[in-house]
Amino acid sequence: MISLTIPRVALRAAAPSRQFAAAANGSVRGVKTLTEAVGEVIPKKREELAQLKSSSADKSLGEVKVSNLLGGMRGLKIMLWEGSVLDANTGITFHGKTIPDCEKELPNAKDLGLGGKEMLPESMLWLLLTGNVPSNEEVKQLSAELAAKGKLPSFVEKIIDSFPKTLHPMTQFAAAVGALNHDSAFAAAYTKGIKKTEYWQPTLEDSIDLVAKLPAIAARIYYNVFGKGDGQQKIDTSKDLIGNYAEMIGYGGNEGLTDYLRLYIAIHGDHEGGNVSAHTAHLVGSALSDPYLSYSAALLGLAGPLHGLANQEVLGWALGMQDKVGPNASHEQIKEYLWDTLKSGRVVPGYGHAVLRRPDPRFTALSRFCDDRPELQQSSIVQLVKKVSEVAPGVLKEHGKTANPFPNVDAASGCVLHEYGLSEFRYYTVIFGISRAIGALPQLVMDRALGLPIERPKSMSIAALNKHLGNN
Ligand code: FAM
Repeated sequence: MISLTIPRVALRAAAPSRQFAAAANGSVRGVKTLTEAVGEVIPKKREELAQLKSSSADKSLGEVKVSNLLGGMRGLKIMLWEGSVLDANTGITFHGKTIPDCEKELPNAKDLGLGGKEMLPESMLWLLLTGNVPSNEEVKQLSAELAAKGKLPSFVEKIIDSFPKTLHPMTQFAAAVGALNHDSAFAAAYTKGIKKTEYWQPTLEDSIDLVAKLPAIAARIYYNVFGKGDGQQKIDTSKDLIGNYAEMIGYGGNEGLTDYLRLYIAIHGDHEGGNVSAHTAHLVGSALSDPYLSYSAALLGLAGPLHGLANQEVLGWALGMQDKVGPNASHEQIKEYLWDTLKSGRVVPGYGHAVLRRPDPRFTALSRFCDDRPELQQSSIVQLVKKVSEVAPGVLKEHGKTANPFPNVDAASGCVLHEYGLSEFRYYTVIFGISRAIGALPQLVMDRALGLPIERPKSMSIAALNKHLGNN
């Protein structure tokens, strides 16, 4: 029989304290807040973990080979991650739900009468944090809570304003997010000596606050670097997170772009735990750094060209092709351009993946969006994305290096933004950065709720490896 080792007091402590629950803004009578919903699921998660520890702690999850150590830890199962699982062939599922399931089940812009019809990132955040689909009322209330918490302290605005326009927007983003730690509820509670079983509460409070403020930070950066939007924090509590964001960057009247941003931000949120940004948030958070510090570090990882920066790279690459061969590239011309890229020793951006071995379902979702919108069907850049996706897999297979020759999400994401007029591609990864918080922060809350320890894997030198293996 399995014995539960979690003390009762720890299970009880999962219910949010009265003071904390009351802190959730704008709660409507009878409609659950996200904080209450998270408090309800934590006791079960703690029980599941306790059972796993007591029944299976010594079981093996596979062997560690030298190739794993030398190959970026590919394939090693070394991290707990609750929100999503990535299957090499079928792609991402969020608490077991595929992207099409989420498109069907999660409250969307139409359900909330917002204009547009795509799922809301707020709905995805709720699903990732609780494992449950929220009601329309719950999402509406969450949107209002995020709007109420969305304004930046003036010192953060000033920090952003002081950056040179030439500083990459992602560096500005990470710095501004890190600075928000000035007001971290977790850091303050830790200093006062909060109990370990209660860590998750101020972690969640900070996480909701951070998700709420990311659009205003991103909009301020857009204004400062590109002079678009008016730099004002126009946050309306009757709008959703992305409705407010679109308004702040000067695209409030553009329903197509606003709806695209909802879909983009919902589906880029989580891609299990091993990717650089998610893993970084988890690793830094394991030192009990607060959510602002942890997510700031994650953004710096997202800024790398092999990860989040790829969406900016794809657009530059596709526009380069258009410049070279004109707007209506033939399959033959695309093939030639692909080979030129590969022969010059560069990667084809938007193709390949460390885990996926089939086309990325996120690419499929963005392609579906393009097919649904008449204004995108005629776009030469959107048509080019489609044609490249027909030609590139064959070329990459023939090239013979890439384990996955199919498009990933970035193959389409930036080109659609460009078509809608958001053409500053140095900014694109910032939008990805608004999104990734929706996946990385829920796990940080769960890390604290489950009391996971500081991460500390073992490293080895070449000499130590040779000695261990008996090589001379
Ligand atoms: N074009 C050309 N060569 C590629 C390639 C591509 N798109 N994808 C992989 N390769 C090469 C890779 O560079 C490696 O070559 P070397 O042996 O000379 O080092 C070889 O194929 C084997 O790599 P792999 O096992 O297929 O891929 P990895 O797991 O090492 O890397 C990626 C995965 C995503 C970094 C890689 O496919 C890549 O560089 N893709 C282009 C950049 C990109 O689109 N990144 C976005 C990924 C994404 F979904 C995200 O994070 N947003």
